[in-house]
Amino acid sequence: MSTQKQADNARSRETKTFDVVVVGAGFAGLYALHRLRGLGLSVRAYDGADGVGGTWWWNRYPGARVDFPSAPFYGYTFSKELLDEFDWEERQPSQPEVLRYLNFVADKLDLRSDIQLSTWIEEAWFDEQAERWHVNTSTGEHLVTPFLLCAMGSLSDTNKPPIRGIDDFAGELYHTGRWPQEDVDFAGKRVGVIGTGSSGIQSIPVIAKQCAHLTVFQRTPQYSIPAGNRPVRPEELSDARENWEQYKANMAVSSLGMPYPMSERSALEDTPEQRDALYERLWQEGGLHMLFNSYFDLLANKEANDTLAEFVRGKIRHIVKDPDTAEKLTPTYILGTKRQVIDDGYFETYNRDNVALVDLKTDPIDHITANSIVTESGEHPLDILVLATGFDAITGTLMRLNPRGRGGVDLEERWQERFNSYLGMMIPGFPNLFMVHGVESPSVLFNMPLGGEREIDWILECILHLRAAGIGTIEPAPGVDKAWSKNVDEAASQTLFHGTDSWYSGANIDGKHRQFIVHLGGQAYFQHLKDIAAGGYEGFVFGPAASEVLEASGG
Ligand code: NA7
Repeated sequence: MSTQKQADNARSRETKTFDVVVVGAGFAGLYALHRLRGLGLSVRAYDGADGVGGTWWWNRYPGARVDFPSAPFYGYTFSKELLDEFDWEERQPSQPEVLRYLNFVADKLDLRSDIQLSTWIEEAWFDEQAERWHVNTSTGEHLVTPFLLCAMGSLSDTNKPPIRGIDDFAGELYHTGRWPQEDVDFAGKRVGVIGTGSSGIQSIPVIAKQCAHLTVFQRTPQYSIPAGNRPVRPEELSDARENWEQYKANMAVSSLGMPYPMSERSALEDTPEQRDALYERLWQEGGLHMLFNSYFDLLANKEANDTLAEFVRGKIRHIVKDPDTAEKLTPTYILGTKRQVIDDGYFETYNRDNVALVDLKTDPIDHITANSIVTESGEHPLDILVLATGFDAITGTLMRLNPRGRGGVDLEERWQERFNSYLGMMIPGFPNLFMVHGVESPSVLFNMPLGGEREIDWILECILHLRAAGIGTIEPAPGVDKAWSKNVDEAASQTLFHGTDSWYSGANIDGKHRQFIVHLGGQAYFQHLKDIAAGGYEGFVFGPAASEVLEASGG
């Protein structure tokens, strides 16, 4: 819709004005709301879901759990009270547990009165003269605000694969990222799951135990590691509470925002026997320590990486009894360069009589009918089809909103050639629009609740700075986005991530730019953010306050 049409549409709506509009009521949105209110700003958060929780509201598929980090460190760090008053139950908290935590936070901080649920942001455009964002909601409101804070999550825009006939499927069709609120009854059903990323691998063992027959359609096998999930021990919680300052200090220096010191040892410094002994211990213990805390160079040095990759391949061959199935499940890409997955009995599931694996690399899907998936080798009858096919990650949600910035240019046009940002926080031509976990920020490769807090702290400081200095707008200066993308590329090129097709590089979505969109700088990134603010926001341009603009133009 053009900016003019949007403005006409807005006139027929009830208008509300705020100092800041927050989009999203997940981890980041709740924190932003809390902090902004604390500064005395008028603010309202909007979310399309019927409850708070964001990603954790939608991703309620069977087996959904936190992968990284383990409880109680997957949570807010800004409030000791929140840590003290919430008793995490499981080491890798389940989706219901995380949702319970976020509801506890919303109540504890009394946030609900400023959150509007079941409300989608449908349009957003920037009025250059008034220096205001205009926002139309699905509930018929028209919001006007100088600052738009987009906290919509990195993994929200679901990927429905463009498979011929998918809309003809007449059975039950679910996407893991939009799982229904009510329980899905798998009993006695023939179920198909497409996708073996984190969502597929978490849900497959649970579904297999409930259904009559499960067929897994796998495009890329994964190096999944046991989650080692178990109840959180009371002494672990009390240790975290008593030594909270130390854990926070650890998080402040860890490149991934983790509460534990990272290993400083190279995998190549140890003998094969020493390595295998360490890997075996960590495999038994479970969790992502195996990749992130064993040796420092697993994601930087292929030879080091091969040692762990071969160890995991050996485990798969050992666990899966049928050699042909084991072979199909054995990955060959560079371990860790797709999102690392942890599981609860994933490979063991293929030893069940009611589970079959279809390797789409050798037996691709031809089309989907009303009651089956037809691959090259034959037909697989299904009552339920689960799409565990991931997301248009990181860029998809904002792109779907497609805001219009300066000159009426929309985001689709702005990002026609590549996804560009400055610091992963702002987009050229989109003044006063801030992203949390945005494109070219560390987002999914850093402790996300912690990274969100840090980014929001930066945004708040920036807004306060603008208000104190009587500045109307802030936006990236011409050209800084290119230098920033170079910086993102350079950080990635020091790792092994570049060699693999993944959603970090847009490879999972047909037609998406092939560009590495996650900043791998970790702590250095957050230090850089701080330095930019301390140095007077180098790389940004400021615009005068709207009143001055209007005076100068005789308005
Ligand atoms: P992912 O990690 O993107 O996994 C999606 C899976 O679906 C993956 O195995 C894909 O294969 C597969 N896929 C995607 N499109 C197709 C088509 N067209 N045909 C067959 N298979 C397909 O998403 P998840 O939801 O599992 O995980 C996302 C994050 O959410 C995760 O990291 C957690 O942090 C939570 P591919 O590997 O692309 O060959």
